Amino acid sequence: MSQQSGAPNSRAVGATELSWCRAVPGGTGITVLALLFSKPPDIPFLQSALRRLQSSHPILNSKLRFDSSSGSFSYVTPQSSHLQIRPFDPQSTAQILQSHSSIPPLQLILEHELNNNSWQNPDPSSDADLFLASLYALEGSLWVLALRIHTSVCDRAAASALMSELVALMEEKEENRAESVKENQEMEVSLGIEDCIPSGQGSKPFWARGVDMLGYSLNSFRLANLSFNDTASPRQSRVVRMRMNAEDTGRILSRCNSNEIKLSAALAAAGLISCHASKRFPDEQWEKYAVVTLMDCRSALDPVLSSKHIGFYHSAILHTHDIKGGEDLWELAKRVHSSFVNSKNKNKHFTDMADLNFLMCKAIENPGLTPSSSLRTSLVSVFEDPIFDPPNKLKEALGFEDFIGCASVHGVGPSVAAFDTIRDGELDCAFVYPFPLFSREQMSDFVDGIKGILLQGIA
Ligand SMILES: *[C@@H]1O[C@H](CO)[C@@H](O)[C@H](O)[C@H]1NC(C)=O
Ligand SMILES: *[C@@H]1O[C@H](CO)[C@@H](O)[C@H](O)[C@H]1NC(C)=O
Ligand SMILES: CC(=O)N[C@H]1CO[C@H](CO)[C@@H](O)[C@@H]1O
Repeated sequence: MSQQSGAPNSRAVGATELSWCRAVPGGTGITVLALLFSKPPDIPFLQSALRRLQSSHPILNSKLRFDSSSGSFSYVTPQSSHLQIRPFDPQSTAQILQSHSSIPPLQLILEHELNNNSWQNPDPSSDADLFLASLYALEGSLWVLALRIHTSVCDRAAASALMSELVALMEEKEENRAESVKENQEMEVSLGIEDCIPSGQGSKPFWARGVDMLGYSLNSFRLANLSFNDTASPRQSRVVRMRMNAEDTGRILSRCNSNEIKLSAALAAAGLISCHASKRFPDEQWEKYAVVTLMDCRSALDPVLSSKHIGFYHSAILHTHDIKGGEDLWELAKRVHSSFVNSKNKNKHFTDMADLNFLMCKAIENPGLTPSSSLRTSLVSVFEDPIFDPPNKLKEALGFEDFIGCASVHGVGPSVAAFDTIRDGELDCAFVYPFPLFSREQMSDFVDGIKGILLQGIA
């Protein structure tokens, strides 16, 4: 693609990106990174750091263009970044939050941002920014920097890479280092995931496609779910945070190792057990639940992309499990792990990508295809591998206290999505769920259940 100087580049969105462009207006796929500071942040510095990140990752500097005649979307990428951090003073923050609840401020801001949907009504007359930044001043000398990004350009791996680069820039400034941090750079907006599937791995015989589609869509009527609280009211995303100390986390990880499974399988298994138990059946009762495991495909693509390459390069594998109650955590986790691995060995993350995108869009167009029009497609979604956050060296110097990263799910999606990180050896997991389809009390109980089951599993 030749480029005239100064003229923005553009490319049409790929198929997976398009399904996110369709999902985001309904409320699924708003990625938020929220950082808590206890010292006043240097706004001009942060703003130039964010602009620098946009320059080194042009997809984050892109705008989303909607063509209403064809219903298509494209990324239009200007040459330079004009990102502005929007500041909120303590009065306006207090007005926004209007909450005297026991929820910590970082989490309240995170929830507020997950529910501010700038992409709700795609507007053909103006291109939409895909990366927004706000700084909220709170009572009691606290500040929250919130980065809000359209998920089609930033999956979880990308959000984590972005976070590390921002922290590296803050460290560089703090240490007054002359040489600059080597950022991972993309020269231009790269291709969507479909265009990077190694040849031969994405094809699927026509008949198999039909059979699998039928399987997926019939299944979704039979799938059990966490009992709904309110199916009628408009939805938003809310978060329950689960944290575990380093000792317990270490024991869980070593049990995962000795069982040759990943943490994601243990989390999903604990979710299945906790959900089934929440129904309090008098006797054994079989129920079929769906789990979605999201895998980062970067290392399997052609060309291979670095784990820090910004964009959306995850694929989903949907698997179902029959639960009757009384399952052993590790036995179930092994079942969950092996059904995921079997699908992965059959390349289902590539062959079924189009089918799952298609079904997601079908559900968005016809919510009635899902139980009580809930738009739930699985009980729980997990990421194959957790994120390992680097140690935070900026607490003393910058008052950088804490952060949470996750994405909204109140449009089409799972009943609960787990965003897990291991930070200083401690498991820190944000569970995002649609409210009031599920109430906060219900979800806190459900997550307490998950934690209890994991702790029992290492007792
Ligand atoms: C939501 O975000 C937009 C920017 O996209 C901002 O203009 C608006 O003030 C925000 N709304 C609230 C209620 O924070
Ligand atoms: C919905 O949630 C509220 C608050 O937890 C609870 O009082 C109420 O009983 C729930 N309703 C249903 C139908 O589950
Ligand atoms: C298949 C199934 O069990 N669906 C249930 C999901 O939850 C709603 C409300 O709790 C039930 O009405 C559905 O039957």
